[in-house]
Amino acid sequence: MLDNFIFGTATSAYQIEGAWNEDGKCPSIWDKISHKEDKRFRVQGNHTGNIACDHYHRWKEDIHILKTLGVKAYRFSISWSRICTQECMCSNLKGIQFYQDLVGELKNNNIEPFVTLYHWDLPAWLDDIGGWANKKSIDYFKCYAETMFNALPEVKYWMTFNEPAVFIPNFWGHNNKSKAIKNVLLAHGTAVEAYHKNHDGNIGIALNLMPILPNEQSTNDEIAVLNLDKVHNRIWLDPIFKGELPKDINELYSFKKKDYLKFSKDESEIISRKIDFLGINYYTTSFVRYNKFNPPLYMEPVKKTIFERDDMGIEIVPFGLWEICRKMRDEYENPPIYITENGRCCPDAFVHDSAIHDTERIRYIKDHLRYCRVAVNEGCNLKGYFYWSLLDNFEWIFGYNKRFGLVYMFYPTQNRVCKDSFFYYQKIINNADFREKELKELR
Ligand code: PNW
Repeated sequence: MLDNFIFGTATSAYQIEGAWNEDGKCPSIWDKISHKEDKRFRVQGNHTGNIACDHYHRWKEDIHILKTLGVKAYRFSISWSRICTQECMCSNLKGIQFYQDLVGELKNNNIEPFVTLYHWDLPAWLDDIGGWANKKSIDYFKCYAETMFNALPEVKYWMTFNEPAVFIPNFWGHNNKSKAIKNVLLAHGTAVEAYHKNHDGNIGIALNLMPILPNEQSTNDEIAVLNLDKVHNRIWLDPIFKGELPKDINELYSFKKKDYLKFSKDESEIISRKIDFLGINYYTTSFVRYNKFNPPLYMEPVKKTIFERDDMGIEIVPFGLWEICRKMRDEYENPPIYITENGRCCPDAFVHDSAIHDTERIRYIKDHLRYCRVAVNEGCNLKGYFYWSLLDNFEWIFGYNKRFGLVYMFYPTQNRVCKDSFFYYQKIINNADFREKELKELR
């Protein structure tokens, strides 16, 4: 059961590395936000990623932990600011060396690296000239991507972006949103094209897709579903897989005429360069109902009390994982997919025997893996699952207050302590009989 399935775990650069100003690294927007030089967000508790999990210095120990866990793959991201330290300068050798060492050690341990190029930590110099709303970002991204493709030839799985749906609206005011969407899509397609031209391996993108379901089976609620599905999921899926935008997208986003999002024929071709796999970050499912007083989406979210919530308030809906895989099978020609993130935030605490009994996280993993199994059995091209995250880490605006890890971080000493969920996932991965027993029952 799930015998050739890839079990992995995921992290991202800013959330774990620390070493924010070492070896020539330039500041990223998250350095500026956490240092309060950039007021777009406030991080709880004045936490910063200056040290984080100190992974930049402790990466060998962390690979040893991955080895003990038994995962076949590890997803991490590269910090653009370590590589390209100013405009047109993608040549910081010490930064490149760090990732070469990391990849070398993973390969020595038979762990397949899955590498994300951009997980939200934009170099500050690029932000200063408008970030993704500036067309130049496309060429800068291409230059960075090619530098890394050449520097890391052993990497066979690349992702251009992590969750554009999350980072775009956060940074650029409404009238720049359509520009940012277009530039990110073009940057993605340009990198895919460059990779296929000179390299041999797989490249895709990680999207945070969310099944959208009607509160009840009615024609009206179905309108609400279609609208939210367009602005949340199809805004990325349709251009990438079909080279086209969802119908009425400009109206649904309330873009002004002068900011309309549209692609020329050449642009759609670039954006829809064939990807080798799709990464799906699955956390929750959205239920909506029709609301005639709420244009242009005519929708309102419905809170479902039947679902448990995690410590971030996220509704936990395991069957949605299968639902989103089914959507890819039925509406997008069943591309190879990986769940590149799925994880639960729990208020983990040390107890007297210094173990972390995170039974809720264990149940979460089990419930979601069962639906991975359903998806595979029902003919979805689902090839693997990455638990978010390996370590507790810097959870963006929540700082270190939110914990998703299989491994507990005791930050004052940087001690890493495996939680019960770590040993559970280890057993799922390495013991086929146990996996069989745990994951059966559903269809
Ligand atoms: C992910 N939702 O985003 C990010 O990729 C990670 O960096 C982050 O640490 C992790 O979530 C945990 O928060 C999310 O719809 C995107 O519920 C969407 C959702 C949740 C998380």
